[in-house]
Amino acid sequence: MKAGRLKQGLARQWLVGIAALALPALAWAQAATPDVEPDEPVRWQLNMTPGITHTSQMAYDAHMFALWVCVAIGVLVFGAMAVAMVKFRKSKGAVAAQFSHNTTAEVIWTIVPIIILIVMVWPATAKLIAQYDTRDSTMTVKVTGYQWLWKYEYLGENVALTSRLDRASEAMRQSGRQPTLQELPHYLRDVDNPLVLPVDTKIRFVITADDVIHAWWVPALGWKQDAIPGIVNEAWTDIKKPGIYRGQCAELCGKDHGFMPIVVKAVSKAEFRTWLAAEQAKNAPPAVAAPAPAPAEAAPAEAAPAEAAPAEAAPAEAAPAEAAPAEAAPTAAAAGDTAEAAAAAPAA
Ligand SMILES: [Cu+2]
Repeated sequence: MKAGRLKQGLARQWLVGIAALALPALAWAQAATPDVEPDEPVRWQLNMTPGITHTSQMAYDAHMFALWVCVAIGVLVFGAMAVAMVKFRKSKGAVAAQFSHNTTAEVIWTIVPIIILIVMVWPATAKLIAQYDTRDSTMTVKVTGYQWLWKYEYLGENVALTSRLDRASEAMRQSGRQPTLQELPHYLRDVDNPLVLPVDTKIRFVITADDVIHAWWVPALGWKQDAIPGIVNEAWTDIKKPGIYRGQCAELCGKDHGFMPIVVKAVSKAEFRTWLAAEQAKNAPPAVAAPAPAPAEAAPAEAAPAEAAPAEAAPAEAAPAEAAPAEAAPTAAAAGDTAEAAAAAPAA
């Protein structure tokens, strides 16, 4: 009787154990919930996602390779331990060996790990080098971090935009209320102007900052890069799948560090060209504007008048004006337009 009850209890324990093991699998199955962006991390996720770029795929591959090496080592080591414990146990009359050194064993367990490390390092190094190779890129985006917004310039295209926390999130955080997922599904993760990028294009980024150190980070792209004042860092990406990819500043950059999200909107090449043309048209100079005599005074007004000049000359003239939007930025929160703020700034 007693043994039967014990068996029952044991069976129940096993069932509970198996159910617990199945939980992550269930969580995995429900990964594609509708309110989750594609290729975003999900609750109870067990593994990395391969991401949507070359870089993220390389990181995923390196990770999976290392994982399987670890699995093989784990099976071998723990298997050998299990065999030793069961087969050579004391109750079976096993007697421990008394030797303390074995040169052959020591040579083997030094050389084998070295070989394993070389096998892992070789592809990992090749991937790392590829991650920093920005050659053959077809377009360049300059990313500048400010307290607390991002500025994106499509170099040579005469298009620039600032990207800051969306108004809904801003209003919610100022209100002190508790946001709900239904009300604001992307609370603190949405911006007014996303960075629009084409898919299947090698895009080079030059990344810097204007005030303190920031870091530009979109997990789905597979990398993050520091944005440091006075230093230009490089990175590149090639997005394989259209979609919305969210990230944030990854460097403690001041009191509003948590409120400078990043949104990348990846679109088809044709869609991107249409968008770019529309942005260029927006920036086109009004027909009458020809501020020829006093360019030095007119320069601080940032992007707008620069269009009057040829595109090649623009960056040089625009460069000194960089400081203006930064100073004007906090006051521009209400206006929501850096160009307007910059136009007001020169008086100060
Ligand atoms: Cu920051």
